[in-house]
Amino acid sequence: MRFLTSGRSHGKALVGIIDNYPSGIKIDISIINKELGRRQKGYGRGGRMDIEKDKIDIIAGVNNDISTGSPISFIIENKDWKNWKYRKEEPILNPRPGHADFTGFIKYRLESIRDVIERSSARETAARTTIGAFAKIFLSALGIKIYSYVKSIGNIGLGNDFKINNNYNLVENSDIRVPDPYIETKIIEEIKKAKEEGTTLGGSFKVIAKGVPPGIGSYAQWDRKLDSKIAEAFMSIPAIKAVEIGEGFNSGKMKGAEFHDEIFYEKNKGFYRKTNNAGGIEAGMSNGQDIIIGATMKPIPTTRKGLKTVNILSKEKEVSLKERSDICAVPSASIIGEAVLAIVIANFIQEKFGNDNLVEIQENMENYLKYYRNI
Ligand code: EPS
Repeated sequence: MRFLTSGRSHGKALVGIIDNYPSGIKIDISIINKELGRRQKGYGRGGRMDIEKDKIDIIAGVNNDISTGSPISFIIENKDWKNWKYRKEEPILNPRPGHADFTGFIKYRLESIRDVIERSSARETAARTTIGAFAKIFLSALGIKIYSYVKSIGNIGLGNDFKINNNYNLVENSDIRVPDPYIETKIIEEIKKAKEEGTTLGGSFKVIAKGVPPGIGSYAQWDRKLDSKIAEAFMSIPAIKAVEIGEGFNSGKMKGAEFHDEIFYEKNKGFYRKTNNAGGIEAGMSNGQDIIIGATMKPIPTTRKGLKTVNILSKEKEVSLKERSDICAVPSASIIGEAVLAIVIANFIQEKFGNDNLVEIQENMENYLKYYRNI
């Protein structure tokens, strides 16, 4: 499945098109809207979240709640549009360090940074979360589920030896998606302090895919590796500055015998590993273990205090643009991470088991798993 999105943060709506989505999948709109609601949540989110109640309006590709195999198109209305459609403003020329402002203005030879802000805004991720929701519905029909949790915000976080142990209910019950009430309280204090100081916070999160069969992706060609496409997808989320697979950055400090996940076999369990440092991916392929991705998000560039910048035309020293924004959007980024991981895995599932129809894909995958179980 391939997709495109379009839309301005304060324009009429966000638009998405999904091509090559399998037919025969029951599309429950409430599931998609629930994902959109999860993206909007999070202590530290800005005032925009009080205006929007993101909902999808499907234009084509789904008939009687079932996907048809034709391109799916949808819109997400921007409720804030009514406050912007008649708005007139002077050209904005004081770029925010860290956002698209400065370079976007130059690249597209614009009159005002406004046209950069409107598309580079993290608002676009509402469309990507919608596409990820379609991918999750498809994967769920194959027994594949995606989870996430926030690992740290600012300098406070879960220990490196933290294990989620499937306690995802703790994540969903947390205002900042941190599965530890004590750490959650400390982080919320940190976000309050950042708000008082007029600054912003980044952080890190984990995304986990469970139930992925071994052998999606390939070692045979550079651009068919599962982990390289996952890294690309995570880096496409606004403000993400680092992605790791499994033990990622820690792996450089570990010895071979410590890092690699040794292989075992028991008749009633089949092949298994006692560790998962590889994060479920070896040599560009899923190995049947949980796929575990870590990502780090930089602090949001729009700060209330503003940052040192220069007026692009007058060259005068100025303070950067101060617009309504979030203090911290790491919890939201973890939801977007779930969406982009689902899209990548859905693509590799289609590559291996077929593109066209859910039943056909289910049959092909079951046939493959039967072979794997009876090697
Ligand atoms: C966001 C919508 C935006 C921002 C924020 C996230 O809405 P507005 O600009 O009207 O406040 O709040 O965008 C950013 C943090 C950013 O840096 O672009 C959203 O819907 O997620």
